[in-house]
Amino acid sequence: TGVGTGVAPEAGWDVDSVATELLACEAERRERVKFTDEWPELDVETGYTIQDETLCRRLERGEKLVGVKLGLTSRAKQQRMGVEVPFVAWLTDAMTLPAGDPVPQDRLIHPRIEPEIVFVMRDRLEGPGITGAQAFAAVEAVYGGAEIIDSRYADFKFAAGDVIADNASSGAFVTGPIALAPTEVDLFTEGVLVEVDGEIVDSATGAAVQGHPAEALALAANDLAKRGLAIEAGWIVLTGGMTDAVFAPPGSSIACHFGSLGSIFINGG
Ligand code: OOG
Ligand code: MG
Repeated sequence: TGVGTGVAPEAGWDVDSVATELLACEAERRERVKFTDEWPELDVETGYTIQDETLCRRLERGEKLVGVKLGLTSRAKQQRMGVEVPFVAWLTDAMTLPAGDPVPQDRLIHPRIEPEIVFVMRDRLEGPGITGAQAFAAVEAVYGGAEIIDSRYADFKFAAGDVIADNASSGAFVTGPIALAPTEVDLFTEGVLVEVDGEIVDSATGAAVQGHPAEALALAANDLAKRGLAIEAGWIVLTGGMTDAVFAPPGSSIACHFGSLGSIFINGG
C-alpha cells in the first residue's frame, strides 16, 4: 500500500495508466481529482504524450480524426481556468453534434458551452514559423461554432498538464449555419452574444482570441510542429472559447448569436 515507504500508491501513474483512467472516466461519466496532485511531474510535454495516446485509442476503436481544437486562447478562458498557456487537442467525428441536437447529457459529466470561431482548412499548414497571415491564407471557410466542453476533473480544476492530457476537456461541438470565405468576414470585430434562458450573459469579438483567431490557428500549427505534426487540408479547427463557458444542465437553453456567422441554439436536453 505504500504505507511506511514514503511512496503514495498513486505515484504509480504513468502515461499508459493516466490515458486508461481518463478514457474510463469519459465512458463512465465519472469525474476525478487532477493527476498533478499525485504526479506533479505531469507537465505540458507529458500531457501531450498522454493526449496522443488517448487519440490512438480513440482511432483504434473506430473514431476518425477530423481536426484540432485550441484551448485557453482568450483572457476570459485563461482567467477562469487559472491556466495561462494556450494548447492544442484532437477532434474526432464522435465529437461532432448535428445542429439542432440537444446537449448529449447521457454521455457527459458537467457540460459547459462556449462560443468559438471555427475554420475549415483548404491547405495543409505545417509549422514552425507560421504567421497569422499565412495561417489565414490556408483557410477555406469560417463558421461560428459552439463547443460543449466536459472536463474529466472535478469542478474543472486542473493544471496545464492535466487538461492537456484530458484532450482539453473535449466533449462535443456544433458548427453554425453560415460559411463565409475568410475575405468576407472581419474576425477582429465579428461579435458573439451568449444567451442563457433568454438572457444575454456574455459577449466578445474575435479579437478576444489571441488578437485574431488566425493567430490561434498559427499557434496550433507551430505547436503541432514540435511533435512533427501539421494541420491537414480539410481539417476543422476550433480556435478557442471567445468568452467564459456557461453551464448547460438539462432544461437550460443556450444560444450563441454571431454578428455575421448566424446563431446556434442548443437545448440542454
Ligand atoms: C479547457 C478547454 C478549453 C477553450 O476553448 O478554451 C477550451 C477547459 O476550459 O476546460 O476548449
Ligand atoms: Mg473550447
